[in-house]
Amino acid sequence: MSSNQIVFQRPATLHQESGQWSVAEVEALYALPFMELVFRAAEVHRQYFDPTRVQLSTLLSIKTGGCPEDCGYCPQSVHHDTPVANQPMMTVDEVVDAARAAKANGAGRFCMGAAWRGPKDADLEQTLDMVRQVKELGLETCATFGLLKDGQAEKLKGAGLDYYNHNLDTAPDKYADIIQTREYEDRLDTLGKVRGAGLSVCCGGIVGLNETREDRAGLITQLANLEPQPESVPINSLVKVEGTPLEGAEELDWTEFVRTIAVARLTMPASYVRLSAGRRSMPEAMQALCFLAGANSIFYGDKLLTTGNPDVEADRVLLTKLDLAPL
Ligand code: SAM
Ligand code: DTB
Ligand code: SF4
Repeated sequence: MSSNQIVFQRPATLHQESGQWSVAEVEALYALPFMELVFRAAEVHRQYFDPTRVQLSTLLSIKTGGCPEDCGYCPQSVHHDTPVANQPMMTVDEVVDAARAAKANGAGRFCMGAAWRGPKDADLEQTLDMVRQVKELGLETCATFGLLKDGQAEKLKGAGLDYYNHNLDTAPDKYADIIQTREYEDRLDTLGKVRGAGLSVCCGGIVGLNETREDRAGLITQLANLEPQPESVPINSLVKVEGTPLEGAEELDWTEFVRTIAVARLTMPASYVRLSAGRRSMPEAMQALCFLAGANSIFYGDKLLTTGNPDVEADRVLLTKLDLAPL
């Protein structure tokens, strides 16, 4: 039986969100003819969402640099000699001002990131005020602070946090090539704590880490088999930063990125799939194809955490050209 025939039998179960995916099934989706894959993903997108709407999240790095973790892609790790310096945590007022500006620009969600392995209890206390005040502005709140200890997710939830971002980043088998200071299980453990506290989950990964297609399928399989599936799935394209071990990673063909978006849409039909880092290097037509293939969320704002993102004005123009409206 050819891989395509396997996939053509799949639609009956495609919409069963609790169905477990195998890596082989996900690889079979990747192997569909490109146009067929995009078409099917666009079809499923329409069954679950209004395809003319895009969710907008603005990022802010509330604590930049000096991170003890050694993630091979990240400019904020102390293990890599990059242009990013260790900076103190921002004040609550600075964060709230940035959130106000994001809201004025039309963002619906404000995501606060910190270059920590995980928050110390004293640091977490300071972030709770940020969460409370950002929430009071009428924005959805998201935090990405790394690994959580028992009780920390509940504190964030109590302060008004809506989403916690914690990415699996790559396939389990590839993880040790990219990160040595923690294990896949550690990430899964925090995702369990986040769910247990009643927070919504934002969990995705990065492509372009010199991984194979099987690794990409391995990542999507892990994400799709989370129960329940993550509400938000950021798909990042590696931003190559000088001084990181992955600075010279091989360029991934753009069609493979679009395929990854489409496969995420097909396997996680009810999730917001975010076209995330790397958009500054993506032509508009490629981004349009990602939206067609089921992406319905972006990071919106001139900066990601430490690297650039398309300007707000450029994104406004793009969304207008594509007749896409913010949620
Ligand atoms: N320290 C926390 C953690 O690792 O969970 C939160 C911040 S960390 C920067 C959040 C995510 O940013 C990572 O999981 C990774 O997916 C993404 N990221 C970091 N550096 C990146 C890069 N150079 N290109 C694309 N995505 C990147
Ligand atoms: C996610 O998946 N991507 C964002 C957010 N979650 C925290 C971060 C992208 C970081 C890109 C590199 C940088 O700007 O430092
Ligand atoms: Fe630290 Fe997060 Fe960067 Fe890893 S991705 S080095 S944990 S800030």
